[in-house]
Amino acid sequence: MQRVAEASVVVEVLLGPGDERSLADDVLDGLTRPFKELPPKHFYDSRGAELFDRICDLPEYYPTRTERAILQERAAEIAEATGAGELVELGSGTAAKTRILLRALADAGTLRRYVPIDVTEAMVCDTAARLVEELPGLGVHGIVGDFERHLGRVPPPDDSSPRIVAFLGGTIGNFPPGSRRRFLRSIARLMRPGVDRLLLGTDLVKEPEVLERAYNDDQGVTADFNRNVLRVMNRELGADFEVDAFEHVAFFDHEREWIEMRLRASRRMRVRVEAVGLDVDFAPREELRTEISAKFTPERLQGDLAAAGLELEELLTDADGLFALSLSSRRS
Ligand code: AVJ
Repeated sequence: MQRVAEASVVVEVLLGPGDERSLADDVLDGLTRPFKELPPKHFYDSRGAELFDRICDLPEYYPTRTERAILQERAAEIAEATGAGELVELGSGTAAKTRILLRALADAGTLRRYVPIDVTEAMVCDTAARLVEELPGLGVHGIVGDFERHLGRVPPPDDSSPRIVAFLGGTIGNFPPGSRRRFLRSIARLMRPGVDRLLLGTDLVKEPEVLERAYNDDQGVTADFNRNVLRVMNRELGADFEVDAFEHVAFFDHEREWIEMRLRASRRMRVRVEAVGLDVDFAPREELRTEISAKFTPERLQGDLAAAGLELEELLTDADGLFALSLSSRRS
């Protein structure tokens, strides 16, 4: 009865050739500013995704393993508290952590459908295929898309059972404060007041040394990940960045409570970006900001959620207070 298994998977592809436009636009915009900047989403080509996986296994990088441990400990409780029939996940990747939650929802007998959204088609398809085998009766509606642009394409709930919208890993920290609240508001639109829940992963404010070590690992994997955006521009836009001529910089900004990653030009350089007809000049030691990763206090989290019409209901943290998973609902 293979056909039954196949019928339970639908994958919608919303990205196509020409979506490198967004990189071209971001380069034109970000590399002509007085303080150069690029959004972090362009790190993640296949090499970048692999480097990020290696980051997650580094001894210095605690967020991934801590979030997984919290999920392992509290998944049954989350399943119980939400009674969710559906899990929508933004940036699902390999769903390694989500699987823990899916299992708990399946064990509780409520799970029907998983809706993963990710930019990598192979990731969505492989994950869908594996999960329907692992969890009999599960339907998967995958979306190959960019969660910043395609949230409006998430299918509506297909019955009255509660939905969990999961945004894990602390990626919400990549948004600057204003867009963060706007993005949370667009997530809230996927939720029915009083019924559905947001499950959000956030890294917490802690001693700067611990934070800075997580982004300056001894093996230099994070440095390589950071420089990967230069390789992406070289390949996708015919740029001629000399990758090794840029130094990895990562520090905690106390005032803004975020980690900032930058690439520092080791000397004066002129870089050609052929596809957009741009020449970019770097002064010696000039820096290009490649990522911010906001760290949260419970107050900051609650404030951001409230600004988006969401109410914090539960804050689940590890014993060392390194990372938090929160459950919130939409205010009516
Ligand atoms: C995937 C965005 C959560 O900000 O910690 C890891 C990415 N950057 N090391 C983070 C990242 C450098 C990561 N997020």
